[in-house]
Amino acid sequence: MTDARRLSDATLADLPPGIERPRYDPAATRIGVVHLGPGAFHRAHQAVYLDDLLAEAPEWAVCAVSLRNPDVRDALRPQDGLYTLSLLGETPRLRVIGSIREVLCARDEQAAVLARLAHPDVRLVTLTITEKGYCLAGDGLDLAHPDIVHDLAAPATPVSAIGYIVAGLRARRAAGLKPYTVLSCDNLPDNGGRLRRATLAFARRIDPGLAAWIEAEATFPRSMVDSITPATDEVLRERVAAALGVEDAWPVQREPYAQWVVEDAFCDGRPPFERAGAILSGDIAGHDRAKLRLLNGPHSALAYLGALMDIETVADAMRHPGLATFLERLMREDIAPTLDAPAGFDAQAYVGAILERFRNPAIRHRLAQIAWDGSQKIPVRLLGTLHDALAAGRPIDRLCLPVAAWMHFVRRQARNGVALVDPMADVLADIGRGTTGQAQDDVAAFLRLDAVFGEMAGERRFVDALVVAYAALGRRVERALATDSGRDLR
Ligand code: CS2
Repeated sequence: MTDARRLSDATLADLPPGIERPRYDPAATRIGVVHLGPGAFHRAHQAVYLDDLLAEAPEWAVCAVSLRNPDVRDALRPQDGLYTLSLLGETPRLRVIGSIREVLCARDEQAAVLARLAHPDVRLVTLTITEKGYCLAGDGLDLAHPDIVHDLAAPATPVSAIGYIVAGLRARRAAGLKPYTVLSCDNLPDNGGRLRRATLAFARRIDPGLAAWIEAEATFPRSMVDSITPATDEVLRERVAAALGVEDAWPVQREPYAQWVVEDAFCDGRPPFERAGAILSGDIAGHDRAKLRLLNGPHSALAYLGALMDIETVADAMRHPGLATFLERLMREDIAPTLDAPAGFDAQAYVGAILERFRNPAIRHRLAQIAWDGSQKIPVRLLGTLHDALAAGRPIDRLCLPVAAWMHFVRRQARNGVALVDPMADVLADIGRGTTGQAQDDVAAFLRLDAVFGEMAGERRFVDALVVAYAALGRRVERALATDSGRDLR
């Protein structure tokens, strides 16, 4: 691939007319945002909102920072940060996004990342580092996490996201600058609150004065992000190269639908996000929880139940009558009633819209992608609902099935020698290999994972229902779905 045949500032003007492109001169923008974790989701979501704004607010271009993996930098730097977004609607659209103007890999370019975080033009740090990137244990910072141990011992040369955020804030304070706003865009309940608490816990250990300054001056808004973003595949790369006439090393794709609800709490100004369609709100009022429980929870349910049925994609799963019916009942009858819904929020209409999105035949969203990191996702996506259903004395049989399916999924992968993509992969593989198929014992082995189950492991009604669900799935998945938990199979 020679650079002349590559998407870049220089080849932008020569793209065929049907390809949408920035309505501003990318080179005339200024970097005002540092984004940690520029995976496909960021590039298909927040970077697109900013791309919509740069014509009128050119001071909010992005410096995209991967903490460890150089792949995004290596793909996008030769392209001046440009890449293509494919919108998977009835009429597919291709759009070149120009909001990322600098791409760094912190592992190799630490000084440049720290300098960027301390730059006076930078007023916002955003994150999509996935659940595990926060190094949390329960609700607080995991002080035993190796990256946190490292960063507390060497705060000037961090490796973790929290370490970088604090190092940047420390440099700004020393330079007499204001702090930046730190905006989590990950699927965690109260994402901003969790990040704030973790950041303060870290800062207090290295410099109490700094911690007090962060507490008083910096803000960590909560946000809810939503857009289904299947991983990039060869089909996409080839389609984009054919349409553009130049190579794009890393295009991304997503459904046309996108939503971003952001708590309007920015300590030093913000991009005019609302003009790009984001909802800015005084309090994001339960939107994050509704999305996490009603979209991500069911996604994970499909991933593990579908895996046991050898189904490949979300749309395929939705074509399976037993699974689709089960999922809809789970959402409408079990999850929706536990939500403390925001005012004016119609949970049943929201469910209908999500089911429609899951059925979108234009999207090949692999269940295997969603199945990643189950140990991180299960607690925030499913166990919160289970906890609330238990407290309200509501039925939990159906809700236990996806959790039991995850256990079977881990067992199957471990016994087949297939590596799990999960920060707890080693422990999970040990448990999976040790399982015998005897429901009581197998479930007990998983429940000992305190980081996943916490006090739920001591809830008798939950444990009993989980054992029933696990046993039923071990016999026949479809039968278990039809009877909610297979209770009648006992
Ligand atoms: C999915 C999410 O991969 C997953 O775990 O549940 O990425 C989901 O597609 C997005 O949160 C949708 O906004």
